[in-house]
Amino acid sequence: MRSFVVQPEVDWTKNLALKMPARQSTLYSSAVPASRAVDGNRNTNFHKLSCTHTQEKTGSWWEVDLGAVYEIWDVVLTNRDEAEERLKGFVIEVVRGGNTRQCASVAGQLEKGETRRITCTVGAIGNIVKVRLTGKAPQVLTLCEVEVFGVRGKSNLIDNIK
Ligand SMILES: [Ca+2]
Repeated sequence: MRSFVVQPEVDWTKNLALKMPARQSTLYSSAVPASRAVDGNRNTNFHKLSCTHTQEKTGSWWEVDLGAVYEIWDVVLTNRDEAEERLKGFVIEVVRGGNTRQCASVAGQLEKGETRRITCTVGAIGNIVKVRLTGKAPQVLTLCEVEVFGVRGKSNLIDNIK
């Protein structure tokens, strides 16, 4: 149940992450920037230059700064069509000023080339949306696209968050 006094209108056509500044835990190559996951292209073929790729490290992560604080409602992830098992066991976190809230936790993996809409728990409020692998083994994080939907900080809920 959401505790808004007035149900806010989420603009489901506005991807808040599109073309916003992105970064990730490690760079596989300077030719493979984190911005590939916010280029507006869900193409799942790594060789089409629209998917990210970290080095193979434990706790690999990727994040985008939305430029303003939002309550995040949905995050839509698109997985690669090869090595798809890499996007397995992860959390989506929403960060504001060092305060991290969990949007969702996914234990399993996304399928080959899958685009999945993941709904956040209530109160996932912040300007940074982060995808972080939680497995203990070193792993590459690859994301072909990350789309973020939510509502700007106008609701009573957001105003009242300490
Ligand atoms: Ca992309």
